[in-house]
Amino acid sequence: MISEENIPNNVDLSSDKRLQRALVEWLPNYLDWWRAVGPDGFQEKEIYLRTAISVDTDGWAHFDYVRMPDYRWGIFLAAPENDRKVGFGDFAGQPVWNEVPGEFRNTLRRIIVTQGDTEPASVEQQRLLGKTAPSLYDMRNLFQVNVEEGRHLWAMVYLLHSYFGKDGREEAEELLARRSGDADKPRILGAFNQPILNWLDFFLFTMFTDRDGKYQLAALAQSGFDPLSRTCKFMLTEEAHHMFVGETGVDRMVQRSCELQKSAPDGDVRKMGGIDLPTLQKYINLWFSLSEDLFGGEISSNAADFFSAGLKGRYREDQLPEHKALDAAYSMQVVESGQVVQKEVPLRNAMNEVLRDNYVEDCQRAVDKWNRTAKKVGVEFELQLPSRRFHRQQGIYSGLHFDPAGNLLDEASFSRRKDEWLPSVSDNAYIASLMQQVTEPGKIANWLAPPSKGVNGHPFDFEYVKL
Ligand code: BYC
Ligand code: FE
Ligand code: FE
Repeated sequence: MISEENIPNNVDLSSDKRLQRALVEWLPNYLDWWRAVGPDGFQEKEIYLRTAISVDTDGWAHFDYVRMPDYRWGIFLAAPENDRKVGFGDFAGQPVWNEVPGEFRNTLRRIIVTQGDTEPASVEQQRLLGKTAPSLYDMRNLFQVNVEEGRHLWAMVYLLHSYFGKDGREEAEELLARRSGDADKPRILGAFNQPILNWLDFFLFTMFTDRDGKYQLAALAQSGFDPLSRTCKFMLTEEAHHMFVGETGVDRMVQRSCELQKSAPDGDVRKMGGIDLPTLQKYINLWFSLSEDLFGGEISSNAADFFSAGLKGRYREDQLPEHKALDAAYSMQVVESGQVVQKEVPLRNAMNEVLRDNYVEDCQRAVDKWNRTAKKVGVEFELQLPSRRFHRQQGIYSGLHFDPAGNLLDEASFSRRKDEWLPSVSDNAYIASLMQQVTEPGKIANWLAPPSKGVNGHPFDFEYVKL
């Protein structure tokens, strides 16, 4: 089972006996996990999937039909940089670590486990969606994302197995034991215990939550622990497609909603069997706020420690003018005595907020694009990102209540108006009523526009899944 042929890799697996032994134990458990809580109902179907086979910029992926349990999950690290130095924090300028530095062992393991935990969680969250896929193209994209999140789990398990000995192997087993949404053994981070009930959730999850993945991976790609840096760099190659699925998925919903609105005699999109933009806005509010929580608290000593130790940098740290972040402050809005006021925080303690800034800017770019799509079809409606204070469960705004514009509210007012801002029970029921599987190549559900092109040069009506 453990062979170069079954497990594509560039870590010299065939001569690494220790890694082989660890994988021999872990792999059957992984496959059991995949069959038990991976995509439900499609394990024996042939799906047109890409598989990572090298780290070359051109030709890193191979496309073919494959049954998901036979997918060749591999282990790839971006090529090492000669003489790479720690790029930031207290050890800036020293050679990078190729073994785990003893004093940061627990912190580093924690970061890797937290990253690793999100990957299988997302597969669990999405396991039922194949049954309501709006087209074969979308169904294939769902499964592509799922198998690659599986590979991202492998990437973190590789680090645990190779660099953390016995406790690393135990953590790798625990990654298969926790379950999204489980009361006793939940996944670690909030958004990964939220149900993904429908394709609207899925598109917004891949738009907003996978995009947190991009920024976290980019920050870890700066790490002074070189194996982590190189692993995350390669994961980012695959991540681009996940965010593409989300961003274009939302764009295609906007396109279709606007078309339906134009053709409805009274402009009522729901009567036409579509998703109206005010409802879409509520799902944006939900998944954007849940995903913002994934950056952690605005003021965080953990984040300061990660930065000082050289374990987790800023977005594109290597392109910043300065890498110590000492004697600098970050100004943010905090709530004091019932008022939102501006406050200065030492920059190292604000690293989560600094990364969130990059993230929010990227999200805003996508929202602007969706609004241009609506405008092109001739509909006047501006989708918006809610204030960062809205609906937060982590950090300085958690436990308080704000409207989407960021105004402080009392709890009663928030409860009274919540259904205006977040998907209500009846919104979810309406969206559920639209979720019907479409399996004929080239056909698509009424609520979604087709993509502008297919996968890997194939047309939209290609048979992406052989049912
Ligand atoms: N939910 O100092 P604080 C992806 C905890 S997504 C629950 O404010 P810190 C993917 C925190 O652990 C990318 N708990 O935050 C996407 C801490 O607990 P302890 C995943 C939370 O530590 C889609 C306490 O609150 N990668 O790849 O600076 C599909 C105070 O923490 C949450 C990573 O996250 C939360 N949202 O930052 C598939 C990178 N937020 O220590 C995959 C690795 C905070 O008091 N992780 N807490 O018990 C990290 O860098 C950091 O752990 C975090 C949190 C940024 C997540
Ligand atoms: Fe991932
Ligand atoms: Fe992803």
